[in-house]
Amino acid sequence: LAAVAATGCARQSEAPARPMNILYIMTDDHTAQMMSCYDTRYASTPNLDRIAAEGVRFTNSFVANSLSGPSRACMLTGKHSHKNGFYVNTTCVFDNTQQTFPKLLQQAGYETAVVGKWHLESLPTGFDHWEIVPGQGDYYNPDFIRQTGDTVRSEGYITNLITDKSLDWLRSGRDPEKPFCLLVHHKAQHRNWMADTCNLALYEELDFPLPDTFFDDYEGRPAAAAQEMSIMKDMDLIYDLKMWRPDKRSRLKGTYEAFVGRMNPEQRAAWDRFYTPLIEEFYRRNPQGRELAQWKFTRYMRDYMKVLKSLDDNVGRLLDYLDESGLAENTLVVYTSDQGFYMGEHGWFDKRFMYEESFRTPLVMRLPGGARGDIVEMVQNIDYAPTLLDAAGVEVPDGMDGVSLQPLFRSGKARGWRTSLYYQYYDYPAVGSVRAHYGIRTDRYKLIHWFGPGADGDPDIDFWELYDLRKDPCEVHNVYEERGYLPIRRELARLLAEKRGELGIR
Ligand code: SGN
Ligand code: CA
Repeated sequence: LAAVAATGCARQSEAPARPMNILYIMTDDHTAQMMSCYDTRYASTPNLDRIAAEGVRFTNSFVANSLSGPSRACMLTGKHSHKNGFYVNTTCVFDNTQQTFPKLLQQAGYETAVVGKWHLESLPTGFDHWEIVPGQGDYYNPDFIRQTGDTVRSEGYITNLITDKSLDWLRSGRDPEKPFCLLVHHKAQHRNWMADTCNLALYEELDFPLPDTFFDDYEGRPAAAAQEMSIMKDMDLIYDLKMWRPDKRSRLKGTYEAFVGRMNPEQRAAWDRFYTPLIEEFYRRNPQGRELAQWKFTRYMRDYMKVLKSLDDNVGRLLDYLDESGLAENTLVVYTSDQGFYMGEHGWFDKRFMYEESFRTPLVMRLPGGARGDIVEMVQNIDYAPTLLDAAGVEVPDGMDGVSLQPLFRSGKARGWRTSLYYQYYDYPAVGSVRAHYGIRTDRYKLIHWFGPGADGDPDIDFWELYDLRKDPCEVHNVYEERGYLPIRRELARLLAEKRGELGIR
């Protein structure tokens, strides 16, 4: 299965003649189901796929904590949340005095930069250049915080703007004598999926069948039953699905009005031209029940794909620039997301759960040296920092939980590679109402422990789930109490305790 050609590896055994540049592109909430080199059912992403076709595709890539800020902290530090201190989006502030891979690259003579979503509450450190959006950022005419401390509104669509600013820095902002590491952090594909006006009309002819688990009854899975990220119950008709009308009310109507309120008259006119007939038709037909489920799902999928079209085009612009400038041959290109996402599986949107769709994240890399093919070993976003340091020929410091992925580039496999992954999610109570949990995943099984006090009158929870991913890839049968699985359950519990011990958790 591992089909990585032995044509070379990213790092030569002796120091490279010219240190390799790094272009790291990360999106928000982009999931492998919506990337055509992983899944051909829905989206077409030719530029993202190009990275995989000219490089490697990780088929078992995961995060350590499926949420934006925590993922970013894991990625920068190479450490799990309990060590980097950024557990949750809501109350944490990233300690920006701690060690990160951009700081180490900078010390080794790299020029470092980050453009786009940051979401760590403190300002970036370890970067020669940065320009970030406050919080989640806005799709239209977003504000950017500059290094001078000013917050300045930029006219245009966010995915284009983040790319423009990245290209400006590559072309004329950096010191061309130094190797560079540029992190391009997109807001796309984050909720509420507002497409660029030029892409609004796309995909309107496409229909999508509801996923098999769309009407999941969550039997044997109390935390899955208690979430508030259901397309049917929680997806907002106005905010998420844009069915705004003056006489209609919804929980997030005001937020939607603030977002469209940012548009200039031209953008607003194009927006209204597209949505007005859809809104009229929707309230005239007033679908209910299964018809409403199908309607919501279809609109969600189409909007997500329109936003993705901008993303893919803009990644293409960056790749083209590397080609035209001659930088391509000595630049490592990484594409990933801060986590995966539900596209209607279990009836959901959003992430957070240790279930496959949100535990996984897309990961493809194009390596100078030409490694190609699929890498099947389990990797995690705590591995990015050591990998990028290793690629730059910089020593990986002690204390990182992740490991360099370099040994996998030779054959797609490595002797003694990890056989299990640790995951922990803490953000409860919070939007989405997903209970805190931790767990372990091997190539075949997954053991999850739900724990912690309830909120707003919800009971405390202390509950276990076990999945046999080979027999039950959709994770709808919790076999924790099944006799036949007792030996496996014991073995996984032992592994999990061992892992927590190694990581210094309680
Ligand atoms: C916002 C979203 C949520 C999302 C979180 C975290 N609501 O609160 O749907 O789960 O961000 O997302 S919204 O009304 O602001 O769209 S994360 O990717 O930043 O972790
Ligand atoms: Ca995210």
